Amino acid sequence: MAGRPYIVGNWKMNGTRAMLSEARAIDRAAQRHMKVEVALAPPYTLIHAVHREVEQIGVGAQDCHPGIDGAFTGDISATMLADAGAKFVIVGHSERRVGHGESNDLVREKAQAALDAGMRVIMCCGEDAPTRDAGKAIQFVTGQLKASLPEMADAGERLTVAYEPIWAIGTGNNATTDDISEMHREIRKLLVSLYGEEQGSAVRILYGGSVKPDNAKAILAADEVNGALVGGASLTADSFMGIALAAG
Ligand code: G2H
Repeated sequence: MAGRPYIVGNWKMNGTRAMLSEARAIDRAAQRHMKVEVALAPPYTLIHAVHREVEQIGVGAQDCHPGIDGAFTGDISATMLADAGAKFVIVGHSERRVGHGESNDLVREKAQAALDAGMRVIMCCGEDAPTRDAGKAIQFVTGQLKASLPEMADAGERLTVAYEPIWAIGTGNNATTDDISEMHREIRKLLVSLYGEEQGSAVRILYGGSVKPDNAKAILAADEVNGALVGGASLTADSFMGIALAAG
């Protein structure tokens, strides 16, 4: 079984130290709502500060470089992120795959680097609108995942998958709960085939793409949805915890 619902805030390129008060408020609320696991992925510049400010919630990063160290100006390694207090890394977000041309191979190397540094991985996947319109969403997403996921013996503990249809991200458009569940069931089948029944069943599968307090309850109640990856609505404690409260 996939365990407690998991609600993860992805602050993307938002947030200065003034946002630390929101992180503290999220942490206080999460302490009162232990039925749900809450985590935040602030920008690199805030990881250490958020890590120092919070007691309950997990803190993670939005990306990492696949290497350990070296002449890579502007990049950040998984080891550095773990040293700053990160416990997980989001890899393969469409804003990296599309916006930065990241291939499945690169995403897999990044995931492996995060695992090697002792962190957990949130692996994103999702199709664009033309792919869904052509009836190829499931084929595309399962293919993308197969090529992006690293081999691991403890996937149930260390891997989370986030299904984020690109056409739903930041647009206010949501997939229907039937479409979400259909995709999550296919992802579950794939996880079980890759990692075995016990480990594959324990991986949490999140939905992401314009999740808000007012649509969260229906999405989170859908079959095989084990939580949400939340962008815009994670920027204030009120809206983010509104989503977490809808989870359980
Ligand atoms: C999808 C999601 C979080 P938003 O990218 O990763 O963002 O909730 O703003 O659509």
